[in-house]
Amino acid sequence: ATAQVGVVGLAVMGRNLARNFANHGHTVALYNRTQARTDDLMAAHGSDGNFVPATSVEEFVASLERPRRIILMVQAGAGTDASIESLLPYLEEGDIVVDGGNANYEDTRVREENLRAKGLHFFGVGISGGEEGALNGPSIMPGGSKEGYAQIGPLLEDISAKYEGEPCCAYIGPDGAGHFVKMVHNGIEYADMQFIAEAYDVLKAAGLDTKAISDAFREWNTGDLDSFLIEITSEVLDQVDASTGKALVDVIRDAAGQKGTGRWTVQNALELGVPVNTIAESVFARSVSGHADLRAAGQASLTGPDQTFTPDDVATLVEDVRQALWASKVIAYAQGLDLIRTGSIQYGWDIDVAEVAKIWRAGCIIRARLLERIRSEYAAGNLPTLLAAPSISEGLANAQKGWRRVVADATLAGVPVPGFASAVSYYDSVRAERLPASLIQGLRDFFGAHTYQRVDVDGTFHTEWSGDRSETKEA
Ligand code: NBP
Repeated sequence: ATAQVGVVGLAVMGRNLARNFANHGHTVALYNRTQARTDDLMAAHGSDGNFVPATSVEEFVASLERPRRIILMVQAGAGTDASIESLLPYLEEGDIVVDGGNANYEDTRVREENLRAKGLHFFGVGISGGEEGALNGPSIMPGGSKEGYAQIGPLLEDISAKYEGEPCCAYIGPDGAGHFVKMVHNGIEYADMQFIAEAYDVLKAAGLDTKAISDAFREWNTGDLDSFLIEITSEVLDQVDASTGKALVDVIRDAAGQKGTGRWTVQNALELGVPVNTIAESVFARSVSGHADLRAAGQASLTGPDQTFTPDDVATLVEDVRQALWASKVIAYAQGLDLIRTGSIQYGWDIDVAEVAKIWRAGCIIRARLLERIRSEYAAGNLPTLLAAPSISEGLANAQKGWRRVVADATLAGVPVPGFASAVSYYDSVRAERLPASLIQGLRDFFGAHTYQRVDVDGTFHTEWSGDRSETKEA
């Protein structure tokens, strides 16, 4: 046994993670169901570091030092279960199995329980950063036993991205906590991308060409909006299509795909009763974009306003859109972190939100300058919501004028801004002294005797709507 870590599944992610371990001086055992992938990796990179390729699961397991540390990078779901089953006959007490795929955290909870019963440590680990991150340093969100983390944590921290020297990998919590946090990360990622798309659309509707829009993003990336997604937006916008000579973005079909983590985030938020309105709008915006029949019917039968988007001053509009982007982004983070906080309480995970923000500062897709501010605000004290942090509420107060103008002007001109608009509504809802929910309670009591509470007297009340309309206090 010579290898310190083993990787099962050598498609893009597993291959690059294995290379990352090797680049950090670790001896890496390799196994893939289809032998050709192992051979390809050895042929292309076998001499870059110490690899121990295996042709069978048995050989793979035998090549690992104990306790064995095995990272699964296979297709989430059936691939993970099949890989675990194939390993089980050869594993021994104390061995550690890490699922680095995009598993649903509920599945991770079940797998962790099953493997724990067999004396094994199972880790559900969120890994973000795509192929490039897997090779050069991803953000890593591990969930599992603290005891197991002592064995696997240092290795993961070693290959993770670094933010000013600090690893973007930290123990998140037991069983499904890591995959839960990765799921919410992806939900926030959906929102981030929706805002970017809306910013582009508003500027385009106002008459800016693709070059000017790309320049705006490049400029924004030097300030508060500094982030990976804003940075690559300029690169995507600058890409010219070789066959037509047009901007590539103008020839890409406008139907956004999704793999499921955004949907899981929203489903989970609905179950836990956490309002993630803006993240949900971002998931639905992708659904609308891909709904060809609905859009064809809408295009054929619905008229827009007479008004077009004609800003008085382009520089002011660009600044307003920047404010809308920043403020909306803050709202999406607030919603996502609220979901993490609630999930943590629900499942008894004890997740430290400051640590989550800390490991998102580099390596992952949503890495952004804002995360350092979020980290320091949460580190300073337990917040009921990110929006309560002084530097955040002040930033939103300053941004709101431009933010509201963008939503209002876009709406008047018939440009859809579901993300920006939902974010403003969330902001106004949570700061409102009174919401019209009182009327909803009245209606519910009217048709279903669902009762209501009063602002002035304790207790539960019902009005005799179909009788003399007197009020009774429930016993
Ligand atoms: P894929 O998700 O495309 O999975 C391909 C790998 O799974 C191959 O090694 C394949 O083996 C193996 N596999 C399958 Br499919 N079914 C299997 C089974 N029943 N038993 C054993 N192995 C099986 O690879 P990927 O894109 O590298 O992603 C790996 C994981 O990382 C996924 O969970 C993904 O969601 C997650 N992830 C991906 C990214 C990304 O940017 N791509 C980012 C973050 C996380 P074979 O070669 O024999 O077919």
